[in-house]
Amino acid sequence: MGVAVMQFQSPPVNSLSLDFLTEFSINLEKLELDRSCRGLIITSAQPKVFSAGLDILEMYKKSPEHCAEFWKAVQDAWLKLYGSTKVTIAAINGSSPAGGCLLAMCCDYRIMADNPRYNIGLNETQLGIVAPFWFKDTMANVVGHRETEKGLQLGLLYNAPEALKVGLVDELVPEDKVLSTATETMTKWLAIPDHARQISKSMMRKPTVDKLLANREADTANFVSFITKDSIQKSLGMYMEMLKKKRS
Ligand code: CO8
Repeated sequence: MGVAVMQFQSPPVNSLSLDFLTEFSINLEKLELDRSCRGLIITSAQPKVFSAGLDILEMYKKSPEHCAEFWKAVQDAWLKLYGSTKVTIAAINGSSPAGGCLLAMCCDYRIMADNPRYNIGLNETQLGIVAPFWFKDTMANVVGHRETEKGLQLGLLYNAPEALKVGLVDELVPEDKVLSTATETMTKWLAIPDHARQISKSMMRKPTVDKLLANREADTANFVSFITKDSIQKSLGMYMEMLKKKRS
């Protein structure tokens, strides 16, 4: 029925490295041009994690040039997924913090594994960094202004039941049913004539997409100057240490 399933496969935690994002964008572009493809399901091939978000190592102790290149790849992936004309469904079979949550929020529909140990949200402030305006806009378009204000300031990671309650995900199902439910849901969405659905999608999303397109350069410059600050680098370093200690 023309549905692509993309399984993230970048062990251990599907962090969004420059390579990952580049390949992701190329695949999205190919699907966009493929008229036989009408829908896309994104999911993870890794156990317990959908995506750990942006690869912190791409932003830690890297040159401003590298940071700029990385950031453009993040923008590109968002523009392609958020602006996709296909039906997009996130089959969230594990935790999905920060950039992982962003990818899920770009989709038309979100199905998450009903497991309170899995969480999802824009937790950037917990790392001492700030989610840019288009992350914020994407979240506000999903859960509304008030929940976004709270979620962003506190860097909230919602467990699966909480995420359902605030509307960050649309449905919780048992872990082994996430993909099959995504496929069933896709069938319902594909019953709608493409052109009417696509115009409706674009009507809802175009202002948000246009805002980044009009400010891409400034957004990149802003990211680079922020992320290369000593104090921010220190926060990232401490956060990485904390992730490592958590295991030992
Ligand atoms: N980047 C790089 N490495 C990571 C990341 C990451 N995002 N997440 C985890 N890792 C590494 C860990 O350090 C660990 O490495 P090692 O094996 O060398 O110790 C390995 O991956 C495995 O991680 P865990 O042991 O923590 O795996 P678990 O299965 O226990 O947990 C989680 C999985 C829940 C995903 C957990 O790893 C986690 O919480 N990760 C951090 C997630 C996070 O906070 N990401 C935020 C990234 S920032 C972002 O996406 C948006 C930035 C916007 C920038 C705006 C600036 C202006």
